[in-house]
Amino acid sequence: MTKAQPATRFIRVDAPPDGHDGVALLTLDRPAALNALSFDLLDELADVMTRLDRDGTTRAVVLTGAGTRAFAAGADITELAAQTPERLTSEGRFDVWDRIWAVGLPLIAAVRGYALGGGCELAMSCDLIVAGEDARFGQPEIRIGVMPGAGGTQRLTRAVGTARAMELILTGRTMDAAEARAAGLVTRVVPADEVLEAALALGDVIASMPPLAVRAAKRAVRQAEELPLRAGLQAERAAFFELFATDDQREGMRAFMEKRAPAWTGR
Ligand code: CO8
Repeated sequence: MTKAQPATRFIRVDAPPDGHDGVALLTLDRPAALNALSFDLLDELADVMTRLDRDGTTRAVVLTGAGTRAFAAGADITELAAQTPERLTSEGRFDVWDRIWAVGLPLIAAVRGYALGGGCELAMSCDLIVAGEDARFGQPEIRIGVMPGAGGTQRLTRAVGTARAMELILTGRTMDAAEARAAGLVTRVVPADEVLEAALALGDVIASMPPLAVRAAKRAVRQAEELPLRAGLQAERAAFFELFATDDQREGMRAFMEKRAPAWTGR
């Protein structure tokens, strides 16, 4: 029997769409506000992602925005407008970004329209970004008197390089999908109405891989941006060695030698 899941207000949770076993589809669902990221929405998103991360059956997550105009046009400015440094510090509501970053499942952002400010930061908190030709990425916070606060100065810089990140962040200019692809932020650009299907197809491919190796590889690739080279190489080698304690390593190599498709167990 399927366990009842807590109701969500701002995140639509669709269990694997037909033909996409193991791929969960999450939708930021505030289209009237261009899916602006309120604190409650982000908390819900982190809760759902954490639940999927632990359920043992989900293999990949596709995250998209409701409607055709935006993935997310940023943090909810009406909510941010009332903040003070003391409140931001004491209420700890930015901790939610660490919870999203800690998710071990592969996360794929399917971006149509605006991915701005916190919306761009959320897409960059995913592991892969598939963009529609109508996508626009940017960190326009400077235009409303602040700066990126959920990873934009760090992740955008790592993704597109200092020169372009500096320009985008200091001017608030946005990039179209082609520029974001050329700059290395985006994995694939497809016609706007094909974004979701392309992201789900990418999810299918990843979901068909051995799950422990997928998680270990995701962790290791992220460490490339967090660790000095020598430490990253050591961490990679340790993770590689650990996979030799898994059934899936034995199965994968045996299947290769027996010239058949592997049957993963996730153990
Ligand atoms: N917050 C709240 N409401 C928003 C936001 C937003 N970020 N973006 C759009 N909306 C609302 C509009 O107010 C409008 O509502 P209404 O219909 O009730 O007036 C509706 O969405 C549609 O928007 P527009 O009418 O403005 O649509 P346009 O097509 O004219 O313009 C734009 C689209 C260019 C995307 C425009 O809406 C815009 O500039 N939005 C703000 C973009 C922005 O500055 N984003 C950065 C926000 S700050 C931030 O993200 C900081 C991140 C820090 C960490 C995150 C912590 C949670």
